[in-house]
Amino acid sequence: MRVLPEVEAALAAGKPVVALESTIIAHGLPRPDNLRVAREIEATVRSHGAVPATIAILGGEVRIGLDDEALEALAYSGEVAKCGVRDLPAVIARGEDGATTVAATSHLADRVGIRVFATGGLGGVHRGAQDTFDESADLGTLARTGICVVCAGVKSILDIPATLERLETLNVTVLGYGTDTFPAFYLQSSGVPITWRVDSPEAAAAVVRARDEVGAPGGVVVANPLDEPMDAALHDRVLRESLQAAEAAGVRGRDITPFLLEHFHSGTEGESLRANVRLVLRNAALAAEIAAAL
Ligand code: PSU
Ligand code: MN
Repeated sequence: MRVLPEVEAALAAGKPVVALESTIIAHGLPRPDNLRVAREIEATVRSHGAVPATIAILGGEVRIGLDDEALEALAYSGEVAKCGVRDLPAVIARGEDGATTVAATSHLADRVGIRVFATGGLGGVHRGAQDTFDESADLGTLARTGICVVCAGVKSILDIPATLERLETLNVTVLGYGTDTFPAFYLQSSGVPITWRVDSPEAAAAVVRARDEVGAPGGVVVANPLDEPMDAALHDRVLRESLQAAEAAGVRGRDITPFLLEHFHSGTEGESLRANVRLVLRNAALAAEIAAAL
């Protein structure tokens, strides 16, 4: 593992650090916006008082914190494998490049002592999972990783009620940030109620500290709704089309999430992309504030 000196110094001094994932850069956002957005996310973490640590695998080496050259390689290479936790050993042994999912980012951040992580949306239970068993490894990883993940909930490409049921079973603490319902990424609310609400970074940090004190095994998800959601009619139409296109193309397994994301972005002519960027930046800002409060 190579930890960027700035990140190492911040961790040693107990200063706030925020982990950032790389799948969103390599597979979640289209080029060339992805590099610009990756830089903006890092700048937002900084302007809110924390040190950013984007996590990826480059040439078989785990990198905690990327310099600009590494960020560019990741954004433009096109040869970057999507890495969950189980893919890390193979990609590292082969000396290849890998973009880390929420699961792999959480796992690696936890290993170096980073407590807070900002992303767009979590993976979850896919529609039809009762037949396919397709549930993101993000959920199982959060069940045993004591990290605080700030996200905008999960996309409606997934089965949201089932995802929340699984998070309950897996002992993952879910907090609504200024909301009593779970957000649905592009939409402010999925309509599914959540039990616990916090209204400030300090309140979220207090939950994370209490989690440590009781020795709860899982992570803390802070679900931060988007303030300017997408047009609901456009959202519903493109959602229907994306799901149909995935079915027609016979997309399976780990390709499903990137396929649906790509289809969503092209189908809304950039509106979903704008919403996506906006919510990631909001999550980066909140994560930095929570890290500072911790
Ligand atoms: N959901 C999004 N944007 C993303 C992802 C999910 O709205 O970029 C990415 C994240 O990296 C997440 C991964 O961890 O997809 C989940 O993929 P899978 O469903 O194959 O576990
Ligand atoms: Mn899957």
